[in-house]
Amino acid sequence: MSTDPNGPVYYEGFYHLFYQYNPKGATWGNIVWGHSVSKDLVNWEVLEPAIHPSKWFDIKGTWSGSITIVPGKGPVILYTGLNHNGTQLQNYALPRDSSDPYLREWVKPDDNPIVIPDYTMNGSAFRDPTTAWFSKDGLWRMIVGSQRDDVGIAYLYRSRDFKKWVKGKHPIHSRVSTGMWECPDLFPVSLTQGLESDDIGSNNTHVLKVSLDLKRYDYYTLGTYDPKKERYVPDGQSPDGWDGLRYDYGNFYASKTFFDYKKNRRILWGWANESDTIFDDMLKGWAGLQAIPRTVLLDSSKKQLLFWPVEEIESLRSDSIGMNSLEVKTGQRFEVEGITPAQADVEVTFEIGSLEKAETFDPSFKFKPLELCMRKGSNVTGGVGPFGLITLATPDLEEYTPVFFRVFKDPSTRKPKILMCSDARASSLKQDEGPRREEKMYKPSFAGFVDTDLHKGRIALRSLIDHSVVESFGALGKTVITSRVYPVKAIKKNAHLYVFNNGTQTVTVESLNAWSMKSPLKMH
Ligand code: DQQ
Repeated sequence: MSTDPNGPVYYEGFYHLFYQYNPKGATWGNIVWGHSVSKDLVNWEVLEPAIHPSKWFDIKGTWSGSITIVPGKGPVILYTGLNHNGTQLQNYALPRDSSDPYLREWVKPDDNPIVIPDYTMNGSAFRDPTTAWFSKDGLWRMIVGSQRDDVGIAYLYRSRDFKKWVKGKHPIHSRVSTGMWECPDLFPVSLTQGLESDDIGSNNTHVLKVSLDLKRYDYYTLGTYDPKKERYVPDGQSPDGWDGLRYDYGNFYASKTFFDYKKNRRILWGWANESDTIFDDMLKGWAGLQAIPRTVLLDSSKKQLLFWPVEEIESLRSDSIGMNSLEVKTGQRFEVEGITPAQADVEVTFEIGSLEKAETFDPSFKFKPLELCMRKGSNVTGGVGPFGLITLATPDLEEYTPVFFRVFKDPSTRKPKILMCSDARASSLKQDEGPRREEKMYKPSFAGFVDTDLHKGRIALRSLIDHSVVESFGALGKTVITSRVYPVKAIKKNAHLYVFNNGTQTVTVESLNAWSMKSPLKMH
């Protein structure tokens, strides 16, 4: 099994991705740092694990962490080690030979650990160090996720030599009622390009992301970082807590970004867990995948981020088809033919016309997109929408995973309120309803609102479909939803792809482009 992405970095011509990995099976346990390298983020070569439990300071686990390129030292891994009684310690590891672009071998110096929890802290909830950043005052800083009672905490540490680390006077940020903050990530963003971690503390907007353990989703705020006070302050435009903005409103957790020096962009990696039974995971022999890497920019509204699959993924596009100006009336469904629907990239732009028929938005659903999607599924007729794509479907819709929009009129703002859903409830006919939770397949509906004013009455949707995973990007990356699905009939050549509209208002497919996607090369 592989889970959290760890230490992504671009170094000497290679992208490196490490990940929490169990070499012994398809369940969580025996965690080492798996290691893969790539020149193009598409074709990957699997190397030997980089680190595994071996010393007193990590004998019970080599958990998540990051890489920082430190002048004079090269790439340095910061990771969480668990000692014999499970106390979480922060350690470092160095490449044995930093001139080897593969960074195959790593050593853990004997002066580890570099940070231990003090008596005020919870030593069993203290983990996942970030990439460190270098500030004008000549100090390195990093943050580590934690929890005290129900307060989620990001502790700040600083160091002059990258060895001796001192805790800041107060956490960089904390928040009641959020529980453990796993895998924190702090970085600056701009409208046009990625920014380096060493720009933390500049006048740019900053992002603080935390992975909330209780519900297992990644949420973020935009804000400022004051380098003198060593504090991150959210800008208050979105909730700082459970109702906050999410990187992805579906199955996507423990994510991490890095700055790509090759193309001056910030790239996001995240883990999409399996949703079928542990028994099936063991049968297929693997579990957990890394979602397609996504670039991260600040949205022009400056109220949220914008995510898009890295351009390199387009190198897998092969046969394609295109359609223009196709009217889709109430209850109509059109098949997208001529490509391989089980492994495809689809981009579609809908023109929705007037909002006259749009349903009125009930404000009690303001923070409840999921409840709304569950009630108003793809078959519940609306005014404007539901319309969108039906992925991984059988022609009779015995199995199908629809990804769609429903447009409401919001009486309080007089603007459209757009709901996006990716609904796995009818994705599989597999009978697996055993008495225990792990014997049941998880077939959730996922949902998020899309904050757009429907520029010129249009809204775009892109879905990357790859057998058991559908990653969908609404309104050019404002809202993203990843679903894991396990059809038994709508597979390989028997999978179909459709465009549909179940709203009373006709919508027009202004353009649709779809591609069969090749498989990347497997290199071992
Ligand atoms: N997974 C790691 C932890 C991290 C959690 C352990 C998040 O370091 O907090 O495998 O999925």
